[in-house]
Amino acid sequence: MMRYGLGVALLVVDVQNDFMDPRGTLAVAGAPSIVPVINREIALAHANGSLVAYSQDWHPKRTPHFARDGGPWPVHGVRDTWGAEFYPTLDVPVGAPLIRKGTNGEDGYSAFTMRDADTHESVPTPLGTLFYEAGVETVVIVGVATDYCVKASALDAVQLGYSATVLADAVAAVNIVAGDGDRALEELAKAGVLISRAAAR
Ligand code: VGL
Ligand code: ZN
Repeated sequence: MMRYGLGVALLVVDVQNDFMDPRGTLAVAGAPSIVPVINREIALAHANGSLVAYSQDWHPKRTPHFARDGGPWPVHGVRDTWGAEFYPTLDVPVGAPLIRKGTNGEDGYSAFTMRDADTHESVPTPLGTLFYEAGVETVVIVGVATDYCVKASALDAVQLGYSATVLADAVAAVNIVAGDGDRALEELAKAGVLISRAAAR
């Protein structure tokens, strides 16, 4: 069974040093081990004509997303810093479409939309236009974090009318409360997201 092809895109969510590297400010336990699995999906997607898009948390230095400015999170994913760079072993071809989110101090959980922390106004990222122009109807989602950006992106995908699949062995969760990642996958399944597994090796 080949899941990729024309009309199917692979979305690689936030595989950045601050989430992936143990020295990162929001390091996700077990995240490095999903990178080879993600790289294999990227290769399969390319080999079968699928678009592969990458999202990056790309926060300004000060944003209501960070605890020091009233938000929930330690400083992470600050644009043009080591923490915001892609994890070095992730395969990112030159010219690959990058979706940078949270860029103006919005909550950038979803790769499709950014929500202003004060006004709650939601603005689209360029991802919807990119997918529209490429004829994408189905989105396969991998990356971090299962309980935040993967979840928000997958919920937006179904809401926007895409078929969406999350590969459960190619995601990793923050798990502020134990089980958050598993609960996120259950919530996604209820919302109509297909929960599947990466290709066998
Ligand atoms: C994320 C928390 C804060 C994520 C981003 O990539 O899932 N989580 N910002
Ligand atoms: Zn963030």
